[in-house]
This record gives sequence, structure tokens and C-alpha cells, in this order.
Amino acid sequence: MNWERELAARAELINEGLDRYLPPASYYPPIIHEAIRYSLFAGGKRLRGALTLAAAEALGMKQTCILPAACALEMIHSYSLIHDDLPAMDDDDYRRGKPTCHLVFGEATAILAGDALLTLAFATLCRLKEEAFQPELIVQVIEEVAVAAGTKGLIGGQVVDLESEGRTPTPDLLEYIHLHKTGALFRAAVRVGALLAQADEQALSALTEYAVAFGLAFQITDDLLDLTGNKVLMGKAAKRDLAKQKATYPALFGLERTRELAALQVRKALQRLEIFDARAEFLREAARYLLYRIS
Ligand code: GRG
Repeated sequence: MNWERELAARAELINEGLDRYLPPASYYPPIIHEAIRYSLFAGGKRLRGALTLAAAEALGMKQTCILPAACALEMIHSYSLIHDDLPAMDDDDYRRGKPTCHLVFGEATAILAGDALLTLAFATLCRLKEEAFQPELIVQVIEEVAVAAGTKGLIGGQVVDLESEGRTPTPDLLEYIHLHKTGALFRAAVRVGALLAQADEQALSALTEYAVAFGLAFQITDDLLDLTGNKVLMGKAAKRDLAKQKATYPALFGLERTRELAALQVRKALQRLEIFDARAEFLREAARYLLYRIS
């Protein structure tokens, strides 16, 4: 499988969906719609949405009918990046290769653009009804995403991450941060695809464990990239974690052990896919890609 080509195909589908589900940039009041589109279409990899599509594919479901779910996950991810970059949080100037939303549109509009993306995500999930999914299943999916975006997921992780700046966390606390701040959305992305494709208990549990290992490996490699990556390729500033004394794997374990821990999680993710056939190949490649990604 040509991973880059396969990811690009899924990203294109997701970008078309996002364009369709969002109000046009000219929609009144245009400033907020311009800000939303500026950040959302600044060039994200669309990994979370692609994993939603891929989890359903692994179970034999067509990509197009679950597109609203894939797009909703990407909206929430973009909201989290806009807010994460704000002066009150990580205070970053550069994201997806461009100046951050608040630098271009001002802080108030950036906060509102994030809020708007979060609410639009749930409006978009409701569009699954146009694809004839059962209302009970749609409610289950909405709950899955809401919990992942809330204090038991993304926000919980972000709070502990901010609290831990300048301190040396225990390995357990570090794992909590990574599993929640980053892992919760990957977990929801995969589970939503699996739920919509009517996964049985065994498949859902294997895919959930895959997603948890994937999320952890993703953030461990993100920590590594922050230290060793190229600012232009990453589209964001490097060595920010060091400057902010962030709780990271390399800070706690050193580079070599951190690389081993990333490889361990990738192996774990691949093992969980052993019960699936060739239709899970995209999920397998996605996990392998984490060990050589440069952005
Ligand atoms: C509720 C006020 C408020 C803020 C929420 C939850 C939150 C702020 C931020 C989430 C924390 C966060 C940004 C985690 C980092 C995850 C991460 C490594 C993101 C980068 O993901 P990529 O590389 O990005 O997939 P692209 O740009 O490719 O989409």
C-alpha cells in the first residue's frame, strides 16, 4: 500500500465534506467563517478523520456514508489546536505552516472560531441521519464524541498538561496526559467508525485497544518531533516543550528509551489488528507510519 497516496485520497474526501458542511466564508458575519476556514483548511493531515473512515472500511463499510463523522472529528481537532495555541494556553505563533488563528483574526475571534467548530462538529454528527443510520446509533456516536472532547478526555488531558508545566511528572501522570489530551480523540475517531459499521464486541474491543496504543504512540512521536523535527516540515515551532518545561516522554525517559516506547506501542497496535483481514491495511500502515513521520 502507498500510504501517502491512500492518506491523501481520504484527506481529499474529508476536505470536500468539510467544505460542504461548513457555512461559506461569506456567510454573515463573515469574519468568524473566514477564521474557521483559515484554520481548518490550513493543511492538516486529517489523520483522525481518516482513521474513522478506515475503521469502518476494516469492517467492510463504504467511506462516504460515514463522512459526517470523519469531518466532525476533524472539526473538534481543529478547535482544540486553535484554543491550544492561544496566549492563555501554549501561546504559539505558528500552526500548520501559517500564523496562528489569534495572530491573524485576534484573540476573541479565535476563541469564538474554536467554539464554533466544536458546536458545528455536533451539528455535523446529526447529519448522519441523512445516511439512514438508526437514531439510537447516532445518539451513541454523539455521546462517544462528547465524552472524548470533555473533561474525561481532551479537556481533562489539557488541564493536567497545563498544570504540569515546570514540574517533573510521574510516568503515570505523563501517560494520563497523553492518553487524554491526544489519545481520547484518536480513540473516539476509531470507535465511531467501528460503531457505525456495526462492529461486534470482539472487533470493537480490538479496534479500541488499537486506537489507544495508536494515540499514545502518536503523542510520544510528537514529543520526539518537537525535539528533533524540522520546523518547516512540521508547520509549527520546534523545541517548544523544552522552553515551556512540558511534561514529555523524552524529558522523563531520554531519547533512546522514548523511541523504544513508541515502537512498543506501535507493535501493540499492530497486534490488536491480527483478527482483521486485508481491509484493515490502512490502519496497519497508519500505525507503522508513526515511527517514520516527519510532520
Ligand atoms: C477547551 C479552552 C479549551 C481548550 C481546549 C483540549 C485542548 C484545548 C487542546 C488539546 C490539546 C492538544 C492540542 C493536543 C495535541 C495533539 C496534537 C499532537 C496535535 C497535532 O496533531 P496533528 O499532527 O495535526 O495530527 P494536523 O495539523 O496534521 O491536523
